[in-house]
Amino acid sequence: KTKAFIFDLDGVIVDTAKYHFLAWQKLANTLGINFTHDDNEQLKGVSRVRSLEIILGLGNVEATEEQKEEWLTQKNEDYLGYINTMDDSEILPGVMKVLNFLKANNQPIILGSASKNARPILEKVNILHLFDDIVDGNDVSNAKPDPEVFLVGAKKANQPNENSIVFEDSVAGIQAANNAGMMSIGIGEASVLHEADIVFNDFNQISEEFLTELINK
Ligand code: G16
Ligand code: MG
Repeated sequence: KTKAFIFDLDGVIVDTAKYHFLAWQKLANTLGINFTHDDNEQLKGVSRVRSLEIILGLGNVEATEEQKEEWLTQKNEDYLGYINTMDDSEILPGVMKVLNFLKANNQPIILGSASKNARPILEKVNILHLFDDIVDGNDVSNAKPDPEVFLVGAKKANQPNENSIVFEDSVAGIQAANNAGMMSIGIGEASVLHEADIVFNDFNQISEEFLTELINK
């Protein structure tokens, strides 16, 4: 049988959250805003524009649209500087095993990410070729928890939503998968991702038997 397997990028395939954090923190510093690791949690799965609004909100900073554009460009340039240093050693534990198993079983593998930098990141870590389709921040206008990114992904795989399985590390992403009527698999802490259908600490916890069951369901 065939299902659609849809993967989030940041926090699921690679840990780019640490680079987003460094780049946002640099911007926050120049604006005199205190921005901590805890604050960064709120930005996971959230669009770039919305992330800036959250940070400005933390410091009660108001700015013109023009000024915001400038800050967004600056942040992204700094972020790309970090991305440029990435290689396949940054792929998260167990990811390759799962991707290769799904490929060997002829299952569609789709990326469903809020990031506009998804393609260059997949290229840097050498796995762009494993994806049948990419749906990213350049393709959709509604941010997670809106289901748009995953709905487009399932359509690209020619699979109905109920035959689609989403791997997500963020609360907003799990909600997006649930809103799409798809199976949601949380990667991370069960206490945080309690809205997911099932949660694993990482991909090493996902067995081939489990994946086979999903394929044949
Ligand atoms: C990711 C991150 C977010 C980031 C967003 C946009 O989403 O989790 O923190 O703000 O992409 O990224 P960019 O600035 O590269 O367009 P996901 O959906 O891959 O987890
Ligand atoms: Mg994510």
